[in-house]
Amino acid sequence: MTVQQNGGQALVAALHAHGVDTVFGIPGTHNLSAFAALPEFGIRTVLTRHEQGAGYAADGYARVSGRPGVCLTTSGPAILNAAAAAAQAWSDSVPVLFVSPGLPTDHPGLGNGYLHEVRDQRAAMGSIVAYSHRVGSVAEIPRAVAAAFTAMTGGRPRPVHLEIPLDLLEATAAVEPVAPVRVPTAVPPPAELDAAARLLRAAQRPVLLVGGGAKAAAGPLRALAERLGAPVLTTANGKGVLDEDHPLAVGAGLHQPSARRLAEDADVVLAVGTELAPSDLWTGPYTLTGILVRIDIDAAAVTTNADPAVRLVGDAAATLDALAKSLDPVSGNGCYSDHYHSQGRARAEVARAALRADAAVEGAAWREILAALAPVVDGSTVIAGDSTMVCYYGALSGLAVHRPAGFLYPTGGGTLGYGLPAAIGAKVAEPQSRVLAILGDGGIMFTVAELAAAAQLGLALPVLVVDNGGYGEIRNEMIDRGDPVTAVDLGSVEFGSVDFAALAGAMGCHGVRIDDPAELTASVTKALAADRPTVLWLPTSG
Ligand SMILES: Cc1ncc(C[n+]2csc(CCOP(=O)(O)OP(=O)(O)O)c2C)c(N)n1
Ligand SMILES: [Mg+2]
Repeated sequence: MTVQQNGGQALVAALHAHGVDTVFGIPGTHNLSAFAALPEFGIRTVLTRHEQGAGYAADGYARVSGRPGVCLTTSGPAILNAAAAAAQAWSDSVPVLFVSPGLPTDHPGLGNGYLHEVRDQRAAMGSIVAYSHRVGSVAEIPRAVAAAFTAMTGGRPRPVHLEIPLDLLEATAAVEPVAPVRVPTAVPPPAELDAAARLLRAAQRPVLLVGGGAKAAAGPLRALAERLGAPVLTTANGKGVLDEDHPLAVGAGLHQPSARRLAEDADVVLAVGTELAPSDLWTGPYTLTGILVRIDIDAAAVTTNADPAVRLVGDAAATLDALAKSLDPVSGNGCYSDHYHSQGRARAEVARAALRADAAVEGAAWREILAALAPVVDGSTVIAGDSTMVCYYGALSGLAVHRPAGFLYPTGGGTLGYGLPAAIGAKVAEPQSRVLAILGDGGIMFTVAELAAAAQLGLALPVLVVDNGGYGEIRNEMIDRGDPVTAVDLGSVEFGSVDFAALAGAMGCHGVRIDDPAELTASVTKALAADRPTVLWLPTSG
């Protein structure tokens, strides 16, 4: 049914039609008609204090809700402020729709000094997301939104940028809505499933490697792991897809020497929804002695970093289900499965002990912190981490989580400033769940303004700041290289550092200084029930 709408209404109506109920963003002169339409369609705005924060919050929202996040900014500097978040979402395959106005349709390409003018905004964004599209008319908006959602949800999730010329956001035209396109669930052909099933059936020492692409496949993944009796290792983004308390869960962190040994000794490795990327493996590719089978939704990525013997291109959940069915007819009386089950559990137990030992060595400096946090991590808990040592040397392998998307971490982009806004997005997506942000004293300052956003929302969000007086990772690298140590100190508690507890208070949050990590169990528990965010400032020595 054709309706008369301005561009802002057409945009918001199309978002609404695709199930969007929340957008993260900041209004500006150029996107007012879009903001005006949001309440008309009952869409909630989460107002951040910087567009980078809006982008990371939309990313956290998307990871936890399993639905695309939406980041609505104004033009030029505003959308460019969100660019780091767009790049981060791309590198971790997170579906986030970035929407901004563009310069008007009659704007001279050579430039004329227009407000927020950027030489080629679409090209700037297009080089970091799946694609950036500039609509040519109001009537095109519903189709452009439908196409963006199809791209974000129909295959490998990636961010998309939509640019709507600012005069079209204001102009009224006849608009024909476009209903969401349902993309069929991709399953590999039977012959390939049979080939994989044959290998897995014969496997004596199978191992599953699980990445973020398996986040929506927790049930089938667990069922297949149990059916095979296969120990399960995960990447950072796959952490928690199998409850880390499950007997077959070895843990997270493919870089750990014990993880590498387990995978390299396996006779069949089934990798599900992971790129096996350098940012997962850290110290170079695995040298597998066994046979590799991969499941990936992205046909172009199923050979990335390692070309498997069997390439299963399909949706992780549907493919795991189909694989289980291909295995079942032969398992017959179930003895086969029981045999492997007990053997697999024993292998997983040994591997888990080895991974925990690795994690204890790597995370020694944060041992007390992680021990104090462990009791507050329940089945709902989401840890939103930043690119700080306590997260990647500590929590990644040393703090168990129990749910998919239980660990939000900027794996591919490695960007500082992700953790706090991602935690806000997660808490907005699941207000009843426990969400805990963990940041360094360096990283928090990149998006510290979002404490005010979280306070305004009244989020019961503990924000742990592990303060080692600077850019610890970089300081260590400089020392290791024998370089002069420079530009890494952010002040000490005695001199020049930020009083994060006082800062929290000034931003409408609670703020507490933690002198003994053991206090964290009680402080985090209290913060999870508070009327606003609580910054837990933990000065440390290293
Ligand atoms: C946006 C961005 N800028 C710079 C870097 C480089 N970098 C990586 S780790 C790091 C130090 C982070 O300090 P902090 O958050 O305090 O964590 P710590 O290393 O002390 O644990 C820096 C500057 C980065 N990863 N991302
Ligand atoms: Mg630091």
